[in-house]
Amino acid sequence: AANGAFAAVDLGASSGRVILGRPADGKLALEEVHRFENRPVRVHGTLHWDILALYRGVLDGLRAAGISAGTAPGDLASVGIDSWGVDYGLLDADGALLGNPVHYRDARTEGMAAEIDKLLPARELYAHTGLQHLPINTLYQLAAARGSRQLSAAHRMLLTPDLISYWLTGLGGTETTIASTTQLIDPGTRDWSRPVAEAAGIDLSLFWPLRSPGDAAGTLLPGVLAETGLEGPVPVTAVGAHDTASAVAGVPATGDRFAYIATGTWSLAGVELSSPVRTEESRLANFTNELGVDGTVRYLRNIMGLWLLQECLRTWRAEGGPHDLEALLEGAARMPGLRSVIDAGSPEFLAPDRMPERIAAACRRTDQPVPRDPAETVRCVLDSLALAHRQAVFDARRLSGQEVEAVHVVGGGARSALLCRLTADACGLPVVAGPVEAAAYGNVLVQARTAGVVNGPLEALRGLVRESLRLRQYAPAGDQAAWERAAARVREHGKETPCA
Ligand code: LFR
Repeated sequence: AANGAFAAVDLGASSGRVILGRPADGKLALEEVHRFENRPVRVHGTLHWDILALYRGVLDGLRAAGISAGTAPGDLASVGIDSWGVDYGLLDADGALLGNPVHYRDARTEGMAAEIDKLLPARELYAHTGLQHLPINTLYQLAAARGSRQLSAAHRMLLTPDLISYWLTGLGGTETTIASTTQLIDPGTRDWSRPVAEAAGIDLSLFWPLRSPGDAAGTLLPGVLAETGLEGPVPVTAVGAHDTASAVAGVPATGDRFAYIATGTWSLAGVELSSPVRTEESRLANFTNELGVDGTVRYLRNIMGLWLLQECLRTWRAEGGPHDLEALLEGAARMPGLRSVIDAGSPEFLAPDRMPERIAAACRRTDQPVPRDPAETVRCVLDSLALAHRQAVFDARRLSGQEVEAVHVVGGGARSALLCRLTADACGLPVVAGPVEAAAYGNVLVQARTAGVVNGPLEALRGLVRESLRLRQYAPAGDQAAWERAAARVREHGKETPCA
């Protein structure tokens, strides 16, 4: 069946899913066939990803995909894998995994930026890589792992989606969009930055050669076919292996005058460009130049995103407090806005645990009313996210010169009418919300184009997304001056924020 279904494996920080996409009649129908939790595990103080549980979820998902698509040869036309960025697994010379991948929220990267700065000043690092300073970046993780026996014993290094791909196919490769999250890629040449690797003492031969979205990445191994009940050959296609790259490819925009906010555990807010912006101003504004599909650059800022809410809920649940996010959001929607705002871009919120307390402390420190209950905390978080979205969209526009007429909110946050409405109000721009599964759209469309089932440039692929679902629109309302004042409050206190 030449027009078979395509499986998108999309691994997020809080859950993984396998989604089947069937392109037909200028549309793309998606079906979620499997979803599984992603629960990090702390062992002897180090926070890890449970990578084999995730791989188990992928295998279960591929089996479910086969049941839905058909298990005959060609029914499942191809598989594409995307995941969160920056993390990796190490292989020994026999191809076995060395240790369990470490979670980017683990504290091991503390102080590593200062270490790297001694080897290569931040200014130069930015001139080479265009990546914002985030403690989670692979570069800092490798600095933390430096001198460890594990790293010394490593023969290969695979970023998360490439590791899954390696287990499925037996073949290694390094997809460029995920590689661009390492802080070892030059977004101008779209190749490794040798000066950075040399200065930081990183051996680039640990990586398999780069490949681009759309490239062939092998076929499922016989053992994988046996375990998933699929009939071979089933090709694996490289997609935008960074989930945010796939999500941005799946933004249903027309033309190029748009900003996007990919919302999930993080909010990634910015614009799409054809070449990187690596000015000093851009560095100080903490903007990143990650690589997108079809030669694009994702010029964006990382904002803490729904993580703030997820962590609050985890704490409240553990204490026997409120469980129901929907109810909390309803309560928050009825409250007066902008009472207290925190800096949702600040790394002080990066680590897990005790989030309500940390939010309260931030409000207290900045002389704002401390949220008195969960609903007030939720309101504070949503106002703060909307405010951070506004700052990122405005800064992206100013620093890149890219015009912006609408803001596309995709990913999990597109479900929240309150977040979308506040974002529209804060930006003073129309918000177009959806799809929630933008990464799966982007993932499937790149595969389908490689298979020759859909055609055209990114803009045509986006047209297909637009045709495939009903998008919600939010017109901006309210008082821009109030958001400006709130922004000034956060800016004023920014200087006092710990580790900002
Ligand atoms: C979103 C995301 C972000 C990246 C963060 C950590 O899922 O991939 O783009 O900065 O996770 O990897």
